[in-house]
Amino acid sequence: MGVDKLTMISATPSPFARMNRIALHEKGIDFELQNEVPWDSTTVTPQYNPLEKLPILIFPDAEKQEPVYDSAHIQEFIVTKYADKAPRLITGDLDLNLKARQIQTLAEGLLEHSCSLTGSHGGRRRSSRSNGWLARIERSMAG
Ligand SMILES: N[C@@H](CCC(=O)N[C@@H](CS)C(=O)NCC(=O)O)C(=O)O
Repeated sequence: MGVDKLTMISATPSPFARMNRIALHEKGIDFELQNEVPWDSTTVTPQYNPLEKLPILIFPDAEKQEPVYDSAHIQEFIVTKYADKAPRLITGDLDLNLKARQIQTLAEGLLEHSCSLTGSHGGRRRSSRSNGWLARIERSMAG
């Protein structure tokens, strides 16, 4: 783990972490990427996030500053905490910002649904899915 820079616990294909990685790059914030498989027995993920999911942002002074988790909250953290670093990554208008957050929430929900469908975030395996569950996800994604 980086001694003097941020660490992002991620998985190579994680669509959730991508938004946060792009934000850090855009703002020129140096960070170390630590790839993990969150359902492997050796993962450190539970040490930092009680939900046992990634991405997780860890600080160099980890004893003083608690890790930040959930991609939406990490994004909020980057945008707010590093507001003085260009680019702003958010508009200056309250209503537009709220609209952008709504679109972000929808996009994240769609990601969650597609991960559940493929079982790619440790979600339900094909055998344990009911038709009702599948129909609900499909309806929601089509809507
Ligand atoms: N709401 C979370 C979802 C993150 C998520 O599902 N990440 C996957 C990896 S891409 C994960 O850690 N899955 C582990 C699990 O579901 O047990 C976020 O946006 O950060």
